[in-house]
Amino acid sequence: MPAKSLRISLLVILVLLTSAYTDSSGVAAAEETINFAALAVDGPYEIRAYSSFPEVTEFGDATIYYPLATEAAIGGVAIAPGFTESQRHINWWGPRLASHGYAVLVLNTNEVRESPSLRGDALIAAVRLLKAENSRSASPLNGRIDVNKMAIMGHSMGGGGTLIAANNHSDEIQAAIPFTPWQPDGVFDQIAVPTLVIAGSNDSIAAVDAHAWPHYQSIPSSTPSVYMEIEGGNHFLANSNGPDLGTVSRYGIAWLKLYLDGDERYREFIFGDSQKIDAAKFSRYITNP
Ligand code: 9J3
Repeated sequence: MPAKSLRISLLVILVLLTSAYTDSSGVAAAEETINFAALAVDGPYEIRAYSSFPEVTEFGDATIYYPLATEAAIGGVAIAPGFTESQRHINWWGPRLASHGYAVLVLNTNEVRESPSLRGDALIAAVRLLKAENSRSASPLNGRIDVNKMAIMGHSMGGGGTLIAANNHSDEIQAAIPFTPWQPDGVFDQIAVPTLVIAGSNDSIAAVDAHAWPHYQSIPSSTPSVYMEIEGGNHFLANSNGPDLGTVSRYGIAWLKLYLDGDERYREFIFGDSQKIDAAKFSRYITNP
């Protein structure tokens, strides 16, 4: 083949390859590497955020983080802060999860001292808002959300709210991740969605023996669940500026990949041998099944 035709052929192939990974926004969609360590840092997707959407009565200001371009519709995650906290205390999760392919709503509660129960109401309202963004024509997420892939998360009283909302609304969500949850006498025996409880053995505000551990034990055995207790971890281990967010991130994202997206390649990171590399970090790592 003459050099010129070869160059043209290569150019055509290059254009075809590039177009295969470009969506309607004209931005190349990235690809996730299936690798546990890759979940400790930001993922392949370029992200954006916005905070202007129809208001709801159940929470105050909020920010939605999302990946700019993805090949398929994406899951949604709503996240609530704890007592006296606001978005900034937990918003590291927003860009992190969005960069791995999720639409993430981080909210301010109406009142910083409101109960876990009201935080649960806020989370369910946020899930409904994310689903509605899929059909709001002016939304950057119009047509981009898979409304059957929704998760809720929260810190402390927001973690209590996560458990309460999962207990009462398992029909509206697919996964729950409370971190260092706080709810005295919390019994969550109606939770039917896979739940990852993230706890710290040195939590002096929501001591695990009175909070995260009995919460976990109350979840029905028919529901997939994991209790992950970080040795020496305190009440703020999964908040912005936590000491080992890479570890928290790996398990949180693997949970979403497995139970929101149904991507079985991530099961190994939660339930298989890969998980054993972290044995020294955990005072307890209990799985069901
Ligand atoms: O959300 C939380 O950090 C709960 C902290 C707490 O002990 O509240 C007591 C009223």
